[in-house]
Amino acid sequence: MNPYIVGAVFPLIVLLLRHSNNNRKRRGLPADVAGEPGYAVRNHRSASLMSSAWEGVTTLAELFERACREHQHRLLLGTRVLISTDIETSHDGRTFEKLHLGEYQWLTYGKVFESVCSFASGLAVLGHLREERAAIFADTRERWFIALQGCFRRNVTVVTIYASLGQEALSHSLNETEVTTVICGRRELKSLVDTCGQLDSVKRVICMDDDIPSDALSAHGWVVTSFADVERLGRENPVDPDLPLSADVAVIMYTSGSTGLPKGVMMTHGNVLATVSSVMTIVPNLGPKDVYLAYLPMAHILELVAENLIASVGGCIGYGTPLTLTDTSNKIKKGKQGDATALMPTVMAAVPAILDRVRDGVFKKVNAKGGLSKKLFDLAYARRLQAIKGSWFGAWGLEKALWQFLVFRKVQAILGGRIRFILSGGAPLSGDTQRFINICLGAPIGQGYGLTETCAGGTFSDFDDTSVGRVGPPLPCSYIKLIDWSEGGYSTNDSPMPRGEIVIGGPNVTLGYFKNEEKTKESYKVDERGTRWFYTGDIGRIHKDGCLEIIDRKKDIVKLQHGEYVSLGKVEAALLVSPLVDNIMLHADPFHSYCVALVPVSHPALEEWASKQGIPYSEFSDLCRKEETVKGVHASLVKEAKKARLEKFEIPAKIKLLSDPWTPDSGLVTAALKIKRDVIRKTFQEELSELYAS
Ligand SMILES: *[C@@H]1O[C@H](CO)[C@@H](O)[C@H](O)[C@H]1NC(C)=O
Ligand SMILES: *[C@@H]1O[C@H](CO)[C@@H](O)[C@H](O)[C@H]1NC(C)=O
Ligand SMILES: CC(=O)N[C@H]1CO[C@H](CO)[C@@H](O)[C@@H]1O
Repeated sequence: MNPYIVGAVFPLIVLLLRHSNNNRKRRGLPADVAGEPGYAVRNHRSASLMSSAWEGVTTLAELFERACREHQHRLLLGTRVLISTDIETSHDGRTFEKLHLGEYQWLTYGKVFESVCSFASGLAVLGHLREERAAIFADTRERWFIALQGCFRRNVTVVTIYASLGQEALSHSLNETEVTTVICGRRELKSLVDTCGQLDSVKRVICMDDDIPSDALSAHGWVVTSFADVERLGRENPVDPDLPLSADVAVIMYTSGSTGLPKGVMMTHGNVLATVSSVMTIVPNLGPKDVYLAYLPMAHILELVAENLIASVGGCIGYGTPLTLTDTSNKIKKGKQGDATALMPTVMAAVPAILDRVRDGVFKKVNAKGGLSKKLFDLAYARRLQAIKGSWFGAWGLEKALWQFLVFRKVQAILGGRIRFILSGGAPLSGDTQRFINICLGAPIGQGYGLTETCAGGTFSDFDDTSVGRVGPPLPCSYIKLIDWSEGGYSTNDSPMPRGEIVIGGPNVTLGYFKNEEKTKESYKVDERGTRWFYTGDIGRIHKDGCLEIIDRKKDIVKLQHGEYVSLGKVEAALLVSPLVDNIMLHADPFHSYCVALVPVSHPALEEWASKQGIPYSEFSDLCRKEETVKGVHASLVKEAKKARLEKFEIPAKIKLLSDPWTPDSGLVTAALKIKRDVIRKTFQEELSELYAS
């Protein structure tokens, strides 16, 4: 055949195939379920719900032991050695710690298994009874994983607590679960000592760092032992394991809810195993070649599932922290390697807020460079965008390779250059950021939707699905059902697709809230066939191909004085696009006819804006108070609102600019960087009433 014809026809065929593929591929299929009537779907891969991907494996303890036998000599856990710490002082007198970190040092599966068995025995030798609960309260690190697996081998339920939760939440969760052993780092031990007046049940503390602060040693009659000593005790006095069953509670996870005290979600071994199994069937070719960069809090279900997953397939896990991820991260000494460049991971997990930051960082760099290199980047980006959206040129592999070589290679080097898959969860990811990651990192994103209460089970997008804004079909372990919510105007009979409150069912759905029958009854139901369902309070719609899209949250829809409904989350997402803002909280109430907003501004962007406008100011906070600044930021928000076609009543009529960002440390956002409305409302009560008064 004439080569020219081949050249012209081949891409056309690919295009047609791809189109028919995308249009016809049913990723979720209608499911026959019991319980409250609604529209239900399941994963296309299997008609019955999956509970384990490994024959004969029913608990996380069995799964880990199996992997250690199979991959004995492969590397499992890696941690970087600390070479030096410098303290730098900035011109305004604040001090920063800068780290020089070395190469990763690795433990094999075999060695980790020995440590886990020793730790399990040591725990028993210390006197921890198996029906007592232990808490792990620390940042993500090697010993976190070892302690977790050690507890599993003794059928000890592990209570997890975010390291950034406040004192009140800490004492509440330790007290409620009557924890007797706390496993923590040196820094967390200090906050424990500060809270200790209220901790009646704690008898012993295991400190992951060897240099135990001396004031902790004598405090409050606790027995404080170093992690290394516990392992040594266990090595010298081995104790038989006491393995759990599938229905035994593996973890009680305290979630930093956006209201009130945290609630402990009880998850069984079977629950977590179902999610781990399901995610494994969806991420393509996960195996011993994979290297995972671990830096999200282990107390987040996404990270807990991810680490157990990687350790089940023979992959390796290298530990890092959010502040040392890249070469330019805050805590990395200039000129030294960040975690990603030292590890060169193939798989990472991320929450959307982190991916948004990566995107903004790259665009900022490109814009700062300007000139030809910006033109080249923009062109490359536009071409790849076109290609991914399925246009004709998408089939030209050569062009892709060219842009890859000229432009995207440098972006990919930021994360080590080998990323092939990113798991995203915790909140919906914006379409823009998803495209950015697809294009610049050349990697698919598996976007998951799930909650702690469903053990992160729910939905997960297929790696070959190039659409944006959706969270995929149900995981093989979950049913997704929409039920009518008439008050909010959502119905499963809506066209073009059914809409309603999302309810998740299956073996992944957890037992409920610890010692909180009332809240459990409110959100969990068991149907006549014995399937457990969790009522998420999220509003979604299901596309023709069986994929879910999250469109709203029940709690975040407020009725204004004249009866219009405002969806706070939807409006915030639209306004956040403004480059001048760092975050935003929209406030609406039934006593007023308009909304207002609190807006922590983007420090560098606003300074740049002010200098362009020629607005003089002494302090940054002073700039934020100026009327012309407020007007400027408001105008920018209105512009974004119009682009997103928001209604007039949805646009905040008045705003208050805040000069300080909202961070997890301040308690105003969760560790996953979701805003905590109630806390923010309380903290800024005065500002809010001023907005309505003026
Ligand atoms: C594991 O521990 C729980 C709680 O103490 C207990 O109810 C259960 O029977 C134990 N499982 C086994 C297999 O012993
Ligand atoms: C701890 O729990 C007990 C009951 O288990 C309760 O009576 C007590 O008030 C709690 N203390 C704190 C500080 O929460
Ligand atoms: C693995 C697991 O926990 N399976 C449970 C799923 O839910 C049903 C019904 O509630 C239980 O019977 C299973 O044991």
